[in-house]
Amino acid sequence: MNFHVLTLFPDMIRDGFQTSITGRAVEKGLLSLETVNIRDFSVNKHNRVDDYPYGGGAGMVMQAEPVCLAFESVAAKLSRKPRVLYMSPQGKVFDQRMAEELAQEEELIFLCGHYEGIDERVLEEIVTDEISIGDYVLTGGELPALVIMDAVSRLLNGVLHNEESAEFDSFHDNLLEYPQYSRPEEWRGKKVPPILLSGHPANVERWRREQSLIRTRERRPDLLETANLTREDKKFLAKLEEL
Ligand code: 9D3
Repeated sequence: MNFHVLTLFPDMIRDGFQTSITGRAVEKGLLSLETVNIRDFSVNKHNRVDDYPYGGGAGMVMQAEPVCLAFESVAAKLSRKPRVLYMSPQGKVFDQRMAEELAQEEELIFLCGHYEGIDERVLEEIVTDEISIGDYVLTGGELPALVIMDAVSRLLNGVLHNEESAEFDSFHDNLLEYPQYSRPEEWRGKKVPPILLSGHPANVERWRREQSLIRTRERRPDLLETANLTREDKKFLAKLEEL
């Protein structure tokens, strides 16, 4: 998978990506990252890439031409027309399904905005997907692009150590994860739940599933609507409702 990021803050993208697991995936040749500084395509003597909004109003708007030239500098090197993901508070809210779908692509171009946004005309020409990462206000699209690249990267073969860990993610059946414990057996007076020390794998598995169900019901009841529940799960949840 090759990521290309059009941005005014390429350092932020590189610094965020080249640390940790995604950085290791680049070294292993599983991933590549190209950042394109939109400012390098300024059509203005002072290297500006923004201007006042027509019709008035606060703030500045990123101009169409530098964004388009930055895009074309990437697209010219590619044989097929790639998806162009515009990071925007007005976009569709990102989720695990979208991560899985994007992980099928060979090339992805991210467009990160700043100021009050980007001239609509260039968006109409180049953007294929408009994506938000949630309902809160950030200063730009760089962190959202990093979030999406991270979520997509870990789905690619070989990026995670344990190939199974992505596949058996509990998010897969839309439940929250059960609590984890490690040594020591007693820490500051708090004991590990005895069932985990019992040596009965089937009992451990059932207890973990129940913990997942309890947590999801308490913290994210919305997930239960679409969760993949067995007959046993439903019986357990019904019993909880009686208490
Ligand atoms: C004046 C109205 N604001 C819209 C709510 C303007 C505005 C605020 C923040 C325009 C851009 C931004 C910067 N945010 C992003 O570029 C962004 C974002 C976000 O703020 N939240 C969640 N997902 C995303 S994706 C891109």
